[in-house]
Order: sequence, then structure tokens, then C-alpha cells
Amino acid sequence: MNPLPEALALPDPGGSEISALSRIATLAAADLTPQGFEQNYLNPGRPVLIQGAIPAETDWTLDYLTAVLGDTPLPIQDHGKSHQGQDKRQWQGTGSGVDSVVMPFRDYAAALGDRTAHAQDWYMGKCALDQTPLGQAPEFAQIEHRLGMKAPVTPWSFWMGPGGHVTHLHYDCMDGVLMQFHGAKRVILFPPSQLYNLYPFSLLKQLIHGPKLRAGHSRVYPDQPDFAQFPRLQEALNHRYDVLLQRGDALYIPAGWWHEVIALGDDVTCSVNRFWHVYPWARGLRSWSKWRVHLGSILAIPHLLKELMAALVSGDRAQKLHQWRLKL
Ligand SMILES: O=C(O)CCC(=O)C(=O)O
Repeated sequence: MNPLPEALALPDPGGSEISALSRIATLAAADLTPQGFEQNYLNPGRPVLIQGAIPAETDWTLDYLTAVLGDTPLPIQDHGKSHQGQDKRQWQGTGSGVDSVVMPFRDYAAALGDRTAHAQDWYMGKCALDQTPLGQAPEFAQIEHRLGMKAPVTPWSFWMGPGGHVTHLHYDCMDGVLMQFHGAKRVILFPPSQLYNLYPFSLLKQLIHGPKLRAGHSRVYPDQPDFAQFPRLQEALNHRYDVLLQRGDALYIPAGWWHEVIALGDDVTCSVNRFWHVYPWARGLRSWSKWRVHLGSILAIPHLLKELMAALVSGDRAQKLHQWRLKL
């Protein structure tokens, strides 16, 4: 087990404890107040696992989701099984940089049921729920109230799909809260101090490939370390944390914290997250990880404009423009 860095070993008011498995601060939702969250987690940018953040009776099974979402058209990321385990330096895209197809939820549910989605690694990543019947789910308001989070950047969004899917190691330039509505996920975390020990894609790569290969994504597999190619990974592994995210839990992932998210089991897993502006502002302003991602986005502009022109002159303009927007 990794030693707990001093910043993470602060005592929490309200009877929280450090989980032996995750070594990340863990507390019951009932013990959480907006003031406690701000003081102990938001201000220092410290992750926390909040258990019981969603009522025990809430379980977003595939049958429930199909009944609620029915024919609502939603984008599905097509990762393709060959992606997994490949040398990431060969990748042409990752995360929201892979191709998406829009299909009625019911068809996606059928693909999960007959395992086409497992075979093809079709995943609903960062799929906005605001225009769907789930957009106003009461569980969202409850967690916002408990955490006292201000200034959201994105709508609440789905991260759901087949067990076995891996959202590869990356960090975001915003604070995030990931809530588990069905099944379980394992989350591997590294602090922002490990930025270069985790070999992010270079800014130059983003200039050439645009947002398909973002500077916030890592070139290493934390569970299959290749120390010959990536020697500094050895040091990063001393700072690794593992969190088990079970149904009902919420995980606060501060901006700049690396995370890899693995959908456990064979069944469907369903999580929902939202991104927020970094608060307090000073934490964001001091974060080179955050600035680096913004710089990458600026460098991606020429590539994006080129793709936009190609979409505009394409025979399939509406579809191409839609795909272009999903990659932003
Ligand atoms: O659940 C997932 O697959 C990924 C979630 C994620 O990357 C996030 O919440 O920032």
C-alpha cells in the first residue's frame, strides 16, 4: 500500500475515515456538509469518495433506462476492441476523440443485451442528459446541494456501457463528480504532481491531430507498466490510489488528478458525472496541468478548422457536422 501523503491525511469533521482499500478519504454522505466539503476537499483539491450519495433504492438497470429513455437518440462512442492494449503511440484518437454514432437508446440497449456492444466496445462516454427525460433526476439536485458545488461547466452526462470497458488514463482541467447508478467501477488515481511521470501526449501531437489525441491523456497503461519505454512510470506508481466505486457512491475528482476508470464485471455499468469550474479560482490559476490542457485546445484550433471545412463541403454535411461537434 502507498503511504498516505500528508495533504490527504487531514482529519475530517463528521466521522470520516480513510478506506483501507482506496487510501482516499472516504465518508458517508450523511456526514457531509457544504462547509466541510469546501474546507477539506474543494479548497485543497483533494479527492474524496462519498458513500450513500444516491438513495439505496436508486438502481439504473438497463430495463429501467430503456423504459425511461426509449427511442431517445444518443451518441455512442465506437472504441473498437483492437484499441485496448495497443501501443498508445499508434492511437489515432481516444476518449471523446473516437468516432461516435447516434442511435436510439433502445437499439444500444439491444446491442448490450446481445453483447455486440461488448465485442465492439461501444460506450456512452460524456453523453449529455440535459435534453433527455433523465436530465432533471432528483439525485443530481441532492448531490449538488450536499456538496454546495457552484458554476457547472457541463450538463450531467452518462458514462455507461459494457463491463470491461476502460476509460483510459487522463486528467481533466475541471473539477468532476462521478456518481455510480448501476454496477461498479474501479478508479485508478494519481495526483497532479505525477504529470510528466505519466507521459502525457505532447502538445505537438494535439497540434497535428487536434482534439482526437488530447494533451491530458497518458501514453502508459498503469496496469501493464512498460518501464523500458516509460522509466518514470516507476516513480508514478508510488503515488497510485485505487478506489472501488459502488452503486450509490460519488467520487470527487479534482482538476489535474489523473484517473483511469474500469467498468467491473460483465454486466452493464452506469455512472453519471458533471464538470465544474475549479473553485477556489486560485487553485485553478496555480495549476500547470490545467493551463497545459487549455494550451492544447488552442493548438488544436487549426486542425479543427480544417475538419470543419471538410465537413461543410462533404455530401453528408449534417452527419459530419454532428460528429465534428461531438469531438469538441
Ligand atoms: O466513467 C468513466 O468511464 C469515465 C469517467 C471520467 O473520466 C470522469 O468522470 O472524469
